[in-house]
Amino acid sequence: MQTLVCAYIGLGSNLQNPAEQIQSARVAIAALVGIEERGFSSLYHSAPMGPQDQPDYVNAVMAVATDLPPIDLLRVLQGIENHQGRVRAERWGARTLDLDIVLYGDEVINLPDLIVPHVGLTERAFVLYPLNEIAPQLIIPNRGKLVDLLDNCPLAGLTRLA
Ligand code: ROI
Repeated sequence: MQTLVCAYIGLGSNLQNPAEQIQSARVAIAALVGIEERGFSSLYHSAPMGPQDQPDYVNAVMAVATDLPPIDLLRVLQGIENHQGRVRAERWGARTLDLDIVLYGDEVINLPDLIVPHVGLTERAFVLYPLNEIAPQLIIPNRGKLVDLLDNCPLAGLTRLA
């Protein structure tokens, strides 16, 4: 690998054994060419944000070092989502696996298919708290210090799984 960027990936699942979906995704991501795992948070249990008529989620955040450009990273992550049975039906509906590029180094990206930092980041306890576990010093482009974002983001029932 040449120039490596540290990226953070949010993982979420609320169907078909969510904890196993997250673990399988971790293994699949770490096995990708051009990606090295650098950290992985605990698994967290969270109530659904959005439509409430769906199961609770398991969430986690993974740190990787990568030489893949952001759009290539997005495509390989979408490949893993599809491989794990992701069906794109209702917006904000239940899913076997959701992989979001939360941060890509300190880059701000505004492409039709990819916005980084992730749009909902500051409201999402299920992203901010796991992120804080593995990267407490982070400063998020256009949003400021992670610690300050946490102060303004209620836990909303988020719990760490044993
Ligand atoms: N809610 C929770 N708790 N966790 C998620 O990962 C998640 N992902 C989503 C929506 C549907 C917005 N709600 C979520 O995409």
